[in-house]
Amino acid sequence: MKTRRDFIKSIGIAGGAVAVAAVSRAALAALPEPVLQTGAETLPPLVPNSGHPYNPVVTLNGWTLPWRMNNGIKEFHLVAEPVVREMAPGMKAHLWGYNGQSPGPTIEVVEGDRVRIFVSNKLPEHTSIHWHGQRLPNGMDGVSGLTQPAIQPGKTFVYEFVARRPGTFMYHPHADEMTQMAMGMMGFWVTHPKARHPLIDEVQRDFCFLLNAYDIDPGSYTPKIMTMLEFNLWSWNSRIFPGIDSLNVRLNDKVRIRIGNLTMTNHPMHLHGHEFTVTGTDGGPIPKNARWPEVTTDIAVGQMRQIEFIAAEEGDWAFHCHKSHHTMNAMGHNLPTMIGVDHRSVARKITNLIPDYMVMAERGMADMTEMAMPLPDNTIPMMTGEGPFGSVEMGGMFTVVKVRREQKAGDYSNPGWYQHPPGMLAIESNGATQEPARLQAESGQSMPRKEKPAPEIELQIRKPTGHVGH
Ligand SMILES: [Cu+2]
Repeated sequence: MKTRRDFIKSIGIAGGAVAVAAVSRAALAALPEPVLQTGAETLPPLVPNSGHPYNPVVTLNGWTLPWRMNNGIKEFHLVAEPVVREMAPGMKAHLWGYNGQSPGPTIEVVEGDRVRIFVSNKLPEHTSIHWHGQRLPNGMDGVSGLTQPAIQPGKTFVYEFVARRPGTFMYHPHADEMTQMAMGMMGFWVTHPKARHPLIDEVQRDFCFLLNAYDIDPGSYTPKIMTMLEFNLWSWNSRIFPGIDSLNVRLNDKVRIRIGNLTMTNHPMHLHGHEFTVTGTDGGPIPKNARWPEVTTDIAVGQMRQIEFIAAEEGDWAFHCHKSHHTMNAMGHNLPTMIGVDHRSVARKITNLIPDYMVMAERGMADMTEMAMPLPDNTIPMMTGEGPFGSVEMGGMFTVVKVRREQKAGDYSNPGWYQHPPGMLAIESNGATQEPARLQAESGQSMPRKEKPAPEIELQIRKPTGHVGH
């Protein structure tokens, strides 16, 4: 297996004497050796050593695919294959992806680049790749059956086009999509502008990731591909909190985060402590007079958004999907809410019969973070993540943006937990508390009742079993 470092060394010497104008048999004969990456760590950016300089992106828990130049054409080689993805420490999934990982590596080019991508199929069924959002010849669009025959197992297809417009794109199969996207086949694509662009600001940090979701039963390894709604693992780049790396930036850096949604529902992405602007979509940069400040932006299915902000506030800032069920990890779904029910003696009896029996806590769900509860193999707790003050009680689509004065330019390493200045931290109050005065009147209503108010009624609400949706 060739490492990325080996490949980078070979860039420049691997280029060929093969003269090609369009896709040809000669091009196929000169297939670049595929580069593989099997770890789930965030690799440092791939700084270009030729051509127009740009500030490269960092793929969260991912990497950028090296290329080779061949007579002025950037050549990439993607290999579609089964992979093992560590979704978080303690949990592995058997997915499909590209070049050793799901998602596949990020492809990063410059506006105007002529790009040739070899796609080899090592899956047990046919596939194709669609280059989502790109301007390209129709025959390069990768819709199997419509614009090309499917790539059969063992075969390699070659796609070639000019990256005509700068922006944020992705790639994914357009063949048996339901299976192949449910199994994790997808990747990011970034095209940098070839010169200063009036609508694309220069930034110091440029991160990207895809939103994806899986339905993997606790204790098993392979996603259930028929699932349309009841996903139980909500991930970024096929990682779930606490397996998602933090986004580490320097105080006052301009930060861009590019996000694409390949799940089957929308995700309101929320950043703490800062306002951001949505500066672009998969359709391109947004005109400046059409932008407005946000702290949450919804990303619909199949959409991409790029957000930008000045990291002006030091600290460890939560960054997550605002759907609370998407910041949880795998759990059975048909569970009633048990708050207020004392089921300790029952639970003890059942645990004797079924060792993996889980009890929903009667005080709320926070007890679910305690590791004492027995879990099936290859399952991590529903809500977890140790922070400096205890459990973060999160899972799924959650991470932290770490803003630090001392972070060096271009340094993406984790600076550890934020050290709060004295007096700048919420603490327990020791003063005597007063009973709050409770309002008796019904003033403030536009139509107050004339008769005496009815006695207050308390409702016990519990979710019905077998509910659909989140
Ligand atoms: Cu979400």
